[in-house]
Amino acid sequence: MMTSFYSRKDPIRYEGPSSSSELAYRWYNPDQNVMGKSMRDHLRFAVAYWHTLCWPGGDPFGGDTFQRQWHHMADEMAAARMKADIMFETLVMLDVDFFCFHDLDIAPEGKSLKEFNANVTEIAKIFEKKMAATNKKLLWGTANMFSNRRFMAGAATNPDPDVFAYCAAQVKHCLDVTKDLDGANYVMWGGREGYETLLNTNIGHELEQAKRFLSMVVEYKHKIGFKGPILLEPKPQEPTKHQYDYDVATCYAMIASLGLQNDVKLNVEQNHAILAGHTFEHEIALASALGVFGSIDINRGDYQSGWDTDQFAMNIPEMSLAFLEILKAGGFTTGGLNFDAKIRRQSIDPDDLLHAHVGSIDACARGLLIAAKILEDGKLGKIVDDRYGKWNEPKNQAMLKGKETLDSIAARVHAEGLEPQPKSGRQERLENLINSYI
Ligand code: XUL
Ligand code: CO
Repeated sequence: MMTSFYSRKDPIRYEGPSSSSELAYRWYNPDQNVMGKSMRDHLRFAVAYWHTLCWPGGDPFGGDTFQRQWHHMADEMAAARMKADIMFETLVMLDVDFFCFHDLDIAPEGKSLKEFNANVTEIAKIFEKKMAATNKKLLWGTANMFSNRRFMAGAATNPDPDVFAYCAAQVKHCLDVTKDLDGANYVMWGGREGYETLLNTNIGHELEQAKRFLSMVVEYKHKIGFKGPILLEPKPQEPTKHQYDYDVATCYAMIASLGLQNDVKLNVEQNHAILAGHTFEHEIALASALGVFGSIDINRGDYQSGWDTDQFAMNIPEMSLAFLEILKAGGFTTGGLNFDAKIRRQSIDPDDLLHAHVGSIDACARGLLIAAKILEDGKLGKIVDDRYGKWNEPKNQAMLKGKETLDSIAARVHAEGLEPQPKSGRQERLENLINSYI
């Protein structure tokens, strides 16, 4: 394994909370057992190709601050091979098992879709060898159908059926490659699946296109025997003014309308939840309650800016509440924690990438440990169970299970002279309880 990009040669290891090293795990101890599972298996971290290797540090007012060598090479395939080397160096350095990519992250577009497909395949072959040599895995692949100007009016929801057809061809190839690499999931984030102005938009038509596209992806997944779920990634806006995959509830409506709950799950992202006006834990809990919790894009939004700032998640109390919902959801099966996060544009040193990942990995580990403590202690769970306890009584189960009707219940209410007795929701006591674990 070539090691050249970062200043250190040795992989970062667990050294415990008292370590004096800046690049050591203090809390993420991969082999430590937490509620019957190793931390490594709980967390299933993935490095994101796009933010880690493709983003040059630009913002709307200025360009490349990072000056990475591969952004300035004339031979685009040589640059792609260099990025592949550095991705695997990064995974080994961080002791992270998974990575995620868009087709366009890993290989240049070339002059035609045919050339693009061939470039993607060529880099995927390199991945295959590197994955075998380093024991690294693909958490998910996805197609970038938002950067090229052909997608400016939408990908599968474009008014032009030629774009819809082009997207079908692009996803087919990306799904083939993801399957060849044994990807655990396939993601669809609809960056351009929305509209800028209703004045030129037929929402009903575009939703029909989106549904047909999703159905075809699921049909094709079965045809080639791709085992993992298709994951939709909710986001309310940015880049489009309004996106059809707005939040968990909106995505679920589309999935359920097609009856695809077994094949399509959700990739919930912290920053997208914030943009939708929800908390991260709300989106996880709702996805779980609806049976479509799949995976997480772990990052942090900015509570003031209203942009998808994709910062590395570092806030331990917030993380604890998110992990509480992840653990209550039963944890990950095919999913994991993809760092859909980028270092700030002034963090120009290669090692800044290591510090960002290490800090966020440790924050996740602490969130997991705190959430496990909350669950194992059982106090919070008992309070919630008690709150719903009366539903266990036979007469109340009968109402829930469809054995009563509106008029039969009304008759009982009048016969018993029923008068509900309000009880405290105890919010502040519960907040104090949570703080006692942090
Ligand atoms: C954009 C975003 C994407 C998806 C993959 O906000 O989150 O990077 O995760 O397309
Ligand atoms: Co994302």
